[in-house]
Amino acid sequence: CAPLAALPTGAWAQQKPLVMGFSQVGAESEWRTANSESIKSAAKEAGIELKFSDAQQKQENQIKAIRSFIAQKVDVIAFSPVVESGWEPVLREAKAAKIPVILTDRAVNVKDTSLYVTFIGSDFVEEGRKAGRWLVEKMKNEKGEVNIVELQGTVGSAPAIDRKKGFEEIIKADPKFKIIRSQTGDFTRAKGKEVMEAFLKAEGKKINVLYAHNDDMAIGAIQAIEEAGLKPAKDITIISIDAVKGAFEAMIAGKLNVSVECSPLLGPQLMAAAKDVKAGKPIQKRIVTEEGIFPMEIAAREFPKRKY
Ligand code: GZL
Repeated sequence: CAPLAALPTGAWAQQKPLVMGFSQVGAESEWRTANSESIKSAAKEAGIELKFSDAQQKQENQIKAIRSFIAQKVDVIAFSPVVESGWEPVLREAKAAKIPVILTDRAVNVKDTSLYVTFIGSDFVEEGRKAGRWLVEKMKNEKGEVNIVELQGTVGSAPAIDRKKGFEEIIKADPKFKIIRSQTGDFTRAKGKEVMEAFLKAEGKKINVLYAHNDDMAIGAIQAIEEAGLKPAKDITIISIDAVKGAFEAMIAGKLNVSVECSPLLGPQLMAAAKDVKAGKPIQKRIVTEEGIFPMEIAAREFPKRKY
């Protein structure tokens, strides 16, 4: 074996940087842009070599990216699954290749939870409950029916499924709350506007409330509401989720009533988890991000403090 003097020691023998393959959902919303920024800057900060791929909201692109990371023998794979189902085959391939997988932002629906090491992200059901509780409180003196239209997120995605579930769990306590229309706007402004235009054409002034699963769809819907000659946040109460900059701007302009926070700033937690996994340290199966709720009344005061 080599003489002791030849063995790598001291600062010059740098650890080979950890290599992470990350498959991102896409670039569909302000939230997603902030999330990608957080991941890229946290990787740089952590000295982790990041191979980043944008799936343009298509599951087949994420599966392709994960297969490519396996072929490149990365140290760890992380991704935000665009939808909950259909992941077992590729996750089994990662497991067979002995590459740990970390879920961020959205969860997967798998029987064998050993297929991923940990899931770092928000509790979307609780976000839906927060939206429901805010509406129940706001409408507590309302005697008549409260007709709600709902812009759902991407069909089959964890946030869309769970935000609907949490909201309905709360409003079902009072029969005055009725969801009269519910359709996906795929988390984008453009689709949110298009679907809200259809809701307004079908239901018009019967609509009392819009519940949007993210701020981007709410902002698109606000444009449709104004083009229909109605006042957003006054003629139609608007509740949304994410609390991105655009939501604060809409609340300050008096066009959005409330936004439930869903933090995209998952990068630092992800990089710390990746390092722990590689070091063989024990790690929690579920890491939940703490979040608040921002009604328009406090938006101007809170806006300067916002980090995304
Ligand atoms: C939530 C995230 C959702 C955001 C949307 O964690 O997956 O996807 O709420 C984004 O803005 O498109």
